[in-house]
Amino acid sequence: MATDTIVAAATPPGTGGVGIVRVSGEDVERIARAMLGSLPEPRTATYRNFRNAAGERVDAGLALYFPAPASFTGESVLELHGHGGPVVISLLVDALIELGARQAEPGEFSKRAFLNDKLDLVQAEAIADLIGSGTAQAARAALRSLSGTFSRAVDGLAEQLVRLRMHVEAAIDFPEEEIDFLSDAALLQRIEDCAAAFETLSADAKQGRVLRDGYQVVIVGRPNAGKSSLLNLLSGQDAAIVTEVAGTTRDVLREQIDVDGLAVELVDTAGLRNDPNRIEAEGIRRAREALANADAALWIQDATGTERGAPKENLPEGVPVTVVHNKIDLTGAKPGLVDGEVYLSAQTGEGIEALRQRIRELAGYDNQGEGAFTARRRHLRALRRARDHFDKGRSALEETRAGELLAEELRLSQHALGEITGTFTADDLLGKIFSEFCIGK
Ligand SMILES: Nc1nc2c(ncn2[C@@H]2O[C@H](COP(=O)(O)OP(=O)(O)OP(=O)(O)O)[C@@H](O)[C@H]2O)c(=O)[nH]1
Ligand SMILES: [Mg+2]
Repeated sequence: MATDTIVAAATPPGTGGVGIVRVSGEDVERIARAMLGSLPEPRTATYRNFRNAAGERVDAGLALYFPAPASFTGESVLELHGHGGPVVISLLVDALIELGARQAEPGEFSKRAFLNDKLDLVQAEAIADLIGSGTAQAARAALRSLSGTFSRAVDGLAEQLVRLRMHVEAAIDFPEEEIDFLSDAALLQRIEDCAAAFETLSADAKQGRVLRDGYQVVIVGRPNAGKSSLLNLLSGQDAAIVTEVAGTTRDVLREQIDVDGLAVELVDTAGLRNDPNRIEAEGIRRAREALANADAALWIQDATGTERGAPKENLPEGVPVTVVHNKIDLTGAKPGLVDGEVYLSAQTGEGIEALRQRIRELAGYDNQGEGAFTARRRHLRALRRARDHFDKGRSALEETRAGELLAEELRLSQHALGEITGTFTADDLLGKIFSEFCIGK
């Protein structure tokens, strides 16, 4: 593939001990000779002067030359390790542009690595996720995605689908024999195995998405139920104002907490009531908006039953709601988790571990998950589509007792899986994915 030569700073803007500039493309050899006087030994750190087109010294430092195809991008790559100041680095980039390179677009190095089969799409995305990870667990999981754990699971399932489809197609190809697919035990077993593999992969990917993006939990309830007290308790700081006046909170308040490695964003909201004043009404509107985007909601209820307001039934559909009975220090109820409902006191802290456990459950988060990898919404959507095709094919088989429809749905399912790793991916999707990377990646 003929490509032009791109250049970008690989280290972040600002000052540091070392600043790295990376060049990749067909012209790297010529540019390296011009800037360094001669081509350095491959993969050997060599101290050189870095000169611009006019022969003036711009900086001096280590040059590293990786001839194609043994490089990150699969093209010839030159890395220049100079001094880490924004002006020096931009002079160096300018000099390389003068010599024939062009400024790289965001994610362009990774995109070339993908196009040259150095990485699949999941791995390329994992680089961005590793760089952006917010907890140590997320970083470890991203590294696993980068090493191919997620890709291998996807490829493994795709292969199972192919074998199942071959089995079906081989049977279809002998029409003289009247075959009843539903009495083919080996075929039914393959279908079961695929269904189980979908189940496992979906659960792992869902956890991977939560590891990457965090989990958003909105606290709702009537005024004075103790929502803000709970936010303060969980976040370990006096973030929200707490008073005995009903209607204290009007704005939406967000706090990041770490639940055993799971990054949770807690959202405190205005108490829901039916006859609010104008400020509260706006607060309630914002509370509902926050709910609509949340992964889960906690409905805080005053266990003493004294708070007045809107009923829980008014909550929007689609967000799982956990009832939390607060103020058990006043009622004497036992702290803990009973039938999916939590009993606690936001004042004394009793029962808080039960709530943390409930949040982990809701998120499908398992801290023991040694094989955990990161995943994105995009992956979950593709997996969902693959699963839908598979299910559709399976019911078609049950209804028609013939294999044609199943074979076609299996093909579509496999195609959807291929979008995850990039085996089948439209150019505009690629453009979108890589444009979200930072420049120099
Ligand atoms: N005894 C007891 N009092 C509590 C508990 N949790 C909250 N309170 C009290 O209940 C009152 C209301 O608490 P907040 O945390 O402000 O309640 P809220 O749900 O945020 O109220 P609004 O923002 O007005 O909707 C305060 O006086 C708290 O001290 C608890 O577990 N036990
Ligand atoms: Mg409040």
